[in-house]
Amino acid sequence: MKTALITGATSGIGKSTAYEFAKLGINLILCGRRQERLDELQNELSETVKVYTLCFDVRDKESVFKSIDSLPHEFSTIDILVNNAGNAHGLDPIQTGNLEDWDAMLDINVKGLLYVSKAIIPKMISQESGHIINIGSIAGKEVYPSGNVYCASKHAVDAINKGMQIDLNQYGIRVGAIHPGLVETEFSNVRFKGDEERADTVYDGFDPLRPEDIADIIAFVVTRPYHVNIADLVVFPTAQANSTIVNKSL
Ligand code: NDP
Ligand code: 8X3
Repeated sequence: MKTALITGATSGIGKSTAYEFAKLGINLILCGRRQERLDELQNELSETVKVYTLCFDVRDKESVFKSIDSLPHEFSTIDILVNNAGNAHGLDPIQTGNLEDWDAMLDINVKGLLYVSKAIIPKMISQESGHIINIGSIAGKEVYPSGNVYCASKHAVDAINKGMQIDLNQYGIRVGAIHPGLVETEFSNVRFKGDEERADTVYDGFDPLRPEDIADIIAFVVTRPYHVNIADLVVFPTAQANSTIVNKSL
């Protein structure tokens, strides 16, 4: 039976992935900063698989390493790492961008992903197996107006994904990225700092992806035979052509 560690499991794509993995009988290490949500998930999913929760902020490197080092023996072999925790903070032109937003995006989406990976990759190397799935974004493939630093953070994830593929190739560790377009989650609530009306307008007039759609793809990726590695995948809702073209007449 495999074990997966999912960051950002308290909401959206990460939470849906926890449900999909439970259906596959994959034991879960669920991470996030909201303990009560982790507890709810643990209560529910423990009926199906073994679940352990870790409450830490990916920005806090000491806490990342301490938490992962504290895993009990039965959760210490991590077969699958889903690097999902992340968000956009703000949507402002570069000239008026907020420094705290920039720090948050680079610290969480880039450095946080690196810290968690660094805490787990040596274990995967010594156990001679592992599968890492990095959640990028279409913002890691294109740059859109006022996307500047969020796009930079996701371009970094794209580069880190490729770097991991090269460096971990010799160990037989599978590495791949999934780059979604517009998925309706708490993402826009976070980006617009709780302005729900503004957040809702992002998904008005078309049928966006649901977090379950991405979780379903992640489940597909982890159930391929060992010789198959899905290395890089862009996923849009049908209404979306790129970061800026969304057909609202479908
Ligand atoms: P949500 O806001 O619904 O979920 C984000 C998750 O990240 C939450 O579980 C949150 O948990 C966790 N998280 C955020 N900051 C931190 C932190 N500092 N430390 C630990 N955990 C943190 O958004 P999504 O599900 O949409 O986002 C998941 C990933 O998908 C992100 O990387 C995002 O960039 C990417 N993505 C999203 C798209 C979309 O349109 N929604 C499209 C393309 C990519 P908690 O607050 O409990 O810590
Ligand atoms: C989230 C999708 O288009 O808001 O990464 O950047 S987008």
